[in-house]
Amino acid sequence: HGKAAKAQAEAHAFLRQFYAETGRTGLEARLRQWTLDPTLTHEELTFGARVAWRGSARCVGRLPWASLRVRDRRHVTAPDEVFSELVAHLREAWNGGRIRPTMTVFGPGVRIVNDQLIRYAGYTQPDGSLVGDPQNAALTAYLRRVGWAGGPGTRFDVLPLCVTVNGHPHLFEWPADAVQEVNITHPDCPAVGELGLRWHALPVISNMTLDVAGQKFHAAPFSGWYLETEIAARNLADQGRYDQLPAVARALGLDTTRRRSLWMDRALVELNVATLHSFDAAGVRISDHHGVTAQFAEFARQEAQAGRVVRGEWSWLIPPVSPATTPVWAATFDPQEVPPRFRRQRRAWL
Ligand code: NRG
Repeated sequence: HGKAAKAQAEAHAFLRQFYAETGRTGLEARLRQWTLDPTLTHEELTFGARVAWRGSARCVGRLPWASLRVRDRRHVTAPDEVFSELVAHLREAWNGGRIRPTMTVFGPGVRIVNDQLIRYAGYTQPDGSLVGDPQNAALTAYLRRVGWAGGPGTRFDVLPLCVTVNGHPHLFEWPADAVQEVNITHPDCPAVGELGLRWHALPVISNMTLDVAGQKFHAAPFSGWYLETEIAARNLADQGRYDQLPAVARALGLDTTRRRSLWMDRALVELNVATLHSFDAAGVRISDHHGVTAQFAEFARQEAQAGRVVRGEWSWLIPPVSPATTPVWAATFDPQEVPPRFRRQRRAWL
């Protein structure tokens, strides 16, 4: 019963926090009722998810934490219904480009195999080379094993989604209009646009468990909007990902034979410029690293004012482009996360 006592203590701590922060009365009655029926209300679940975001040590985009929309679908556990709710999640979060932070919480037994709802295939070729996103090679191979015939074979084939219910896999292809993408062009160098780079508009994290009141929601995908460096300084730039800096440098006409021309750094900055330009031109919400770090400084100020400890992992909060020009550079934070919180899951497959 050590486990039950721990669960009870966590539930009570959460309910106390909810009643205290929201200024509600009736805590004692709620605690008694919880003993009979330990089910979170919509309001409690929503609050828990928002506070989990607020305390996510690795997220620099937390200022709008209180605006998270929570789609409470705890009654949904059938694979087809899970998928249609995920399609609805994509549409509601997309909101015509004015992206809204959104989470959908599913019932017990549901797991989403893909680590994000939208991912590009990484196809390992017979000669060992790779087409697409190398990060998703193992996921792509798994989806093939459970029955996916494979896509057209471009560098940007959107993978199908695999949902497991009580361990049984179910595959789904996204309807074309559910997945929004942006072609990357440069404001004054057309050759960058001719590289054919693109990225999807929504990052939807689907491999984290939401832990509220001692209860674990293993299928609780959430999405905000992108920060340009995620796409331009990592996904498209990392040597272990799309590795596009040499191609971008050539498109810009830089001297790639001399390290000290700083062609890599210049290509990196221009790819970030191109990504911001492209999302802006397409009317798709995206943050830039100067704006988001200024907002993070405001978030930290608000949290301190509310008497709360600001949780943060410095190495995740600084942007990978010009970090020392941002206010996060000189700041320090407590990296320890506390419940309610998100936790990274082990892979749902293998
Ligand atoms: N770097 C990852 C996404 C991680 C989460 N980023 C967000 N989350 N912006 C990538 O796909 O590049 N969010 O919920 O908005």
